Amino acid sequence: MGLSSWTWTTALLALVATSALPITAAPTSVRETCARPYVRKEWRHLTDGQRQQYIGAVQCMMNQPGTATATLSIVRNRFEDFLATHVKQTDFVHFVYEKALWACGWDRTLGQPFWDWTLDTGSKEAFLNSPIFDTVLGFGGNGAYIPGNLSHPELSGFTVGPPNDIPDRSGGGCLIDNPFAGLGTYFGPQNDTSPKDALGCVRRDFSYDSFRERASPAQVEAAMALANYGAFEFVTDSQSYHPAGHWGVGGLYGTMTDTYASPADPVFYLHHSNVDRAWWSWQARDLVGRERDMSGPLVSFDYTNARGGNATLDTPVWVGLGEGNRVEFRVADLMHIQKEPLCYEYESLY
Ligand SMILES: [Cu+2]
Repeated sequence: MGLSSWTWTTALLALVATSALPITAAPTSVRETCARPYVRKEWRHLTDGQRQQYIGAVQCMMNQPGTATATLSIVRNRFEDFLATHVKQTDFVHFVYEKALWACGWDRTLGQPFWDWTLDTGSKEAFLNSPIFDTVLGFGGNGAYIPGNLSHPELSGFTVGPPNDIPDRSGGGCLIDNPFAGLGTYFGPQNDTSPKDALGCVRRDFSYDSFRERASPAQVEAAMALANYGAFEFVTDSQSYHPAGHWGVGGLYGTMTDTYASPADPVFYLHHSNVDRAWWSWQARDLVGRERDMSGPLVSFDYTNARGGNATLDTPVWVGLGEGNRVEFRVADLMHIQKEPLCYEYESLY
């Protein structure tokens, strides 16, 4: 998450890849009409067949050659093209995750499914038994337990994402369950993209309390009540549900906690789809004003602007709308999900 979360909610999941680098070309004009928005649904509201189709599409991407490999040798497949985009944030890849899913058989009327965390904050059992982590119609569950804490980790070369200790962590090992058992990657930790002798693995370290404290219905409702985007972005990106999804699945050792390499876990995309849904839910409560309410640091969590400036409606965003093509927009063009060039909707909102 090298750029603040609005770029990621707009980026990997609103079908764009972004960069904070300056762009000199004029922004592309945006059509207002959106004839047929595709629908993003909660994972458990998909049919069994649709869930199988989505998992099959992700596996298909993992079996297709990556187009970023020529630039970054550790990229092994199409799925990792998007990981490369996230890690490197340069302009060599501009991919469209939903389009890549569609190219791998995913239903073209459906968008990236989301994970409504609030459905899984009722109890630890509910979390562990969430359809998200199902071993047939989900993404599999926790990794095996590895002891240690932030100051005394027993696993070297892990991701070091959380600023604080995660006392309720319960896993840390590689993915055990199907359909992604043993999923590997050369990416990480963090922004390490150097070639390695041994393949690493995607890890999970479930931390239910950390998840519930930040993503409960009360937390989400409190965020919905915030008055302006600056407050909303700060609270949700750095305090409440955005870290909840990352730390709840990633804990101390897990991939989802890794600031850069987290998209190596397929759950990342369902989490960030819901981050985007929550933003749209907030916008929709006062759309006239909030379609134009943008602020916050260009660099993730850089609230003192030590590393960069703030985003505005004029901040340029690079949008990949097809292999090898690059279209440039401004943030202002991407504020309304049911206007071109985005044109999608959620089956329900907060
Ligand atoms: Cu994130």
